[in-house]
Amino acid sequence: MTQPKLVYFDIDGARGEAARLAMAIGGVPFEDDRVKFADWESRKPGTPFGALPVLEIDGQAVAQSNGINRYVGKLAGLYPSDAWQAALCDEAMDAVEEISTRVWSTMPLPAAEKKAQRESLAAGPLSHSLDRLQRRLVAQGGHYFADGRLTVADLKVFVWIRHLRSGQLDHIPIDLPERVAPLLVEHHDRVTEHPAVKAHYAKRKVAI
Ligand SMILES: N[C@@H](CCC(=O)N[C@@H](CS)C(=O)NCC(=O)O)C(=O)O
Repeated sequence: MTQPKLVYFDIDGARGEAARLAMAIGGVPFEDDRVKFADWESRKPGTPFGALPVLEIDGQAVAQSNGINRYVGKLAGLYPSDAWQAALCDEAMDAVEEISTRVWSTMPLPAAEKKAQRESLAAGPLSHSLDRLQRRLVAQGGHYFADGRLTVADLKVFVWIRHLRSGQLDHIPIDLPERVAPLLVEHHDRVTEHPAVKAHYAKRKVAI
């Protein structure tokens, strides 16, 4: 097998970040192909679904972030081998994908409509999703989402909570996770403290 290449935008977050983190934590050498937004139009037609992330190995490409997370999670030792634990891991990743897609779909909206939709999401579906994710974490013992240890599910949730608290999403209160799901913030801080996560962001010169 050739070294995997992860193709994603040149940002340290969003849909490609959990896979990057998983490979960094698991010591899986990979090419980190960071696409500049200016280059995207020319590269888009060459991707399986006209979107990123894409993982390339041995001249083949695969898309869809959670599928990529599962694959690299297996390479990195961060995906459960037990089928039930794997389902719990997938559940958390899909829950994040579902709500983040709703939030990100507001990006191209005109200002007033974006404000209205984001406020409505924050008060309703986003709060609900955070609350339910927190309950699922608690149901697994409160520390990790599956397998009693760090998996790609924890990385996906970590990236999402970091984004929500970053202030990059206008009209989504940055203290929403603290207010609605404080245990997800504790979980975020737990992942932040992982030595390989710290080392990754120190190398990237990105504050976490
Ligand atoms: N369901 C896909 C969604 C992929 C997606 O929408 N990616 C965004 C970036 S996070 C993208 O490529 N946007 C640029 C475009 O659609 O042209 C996944 O989970 O990977």
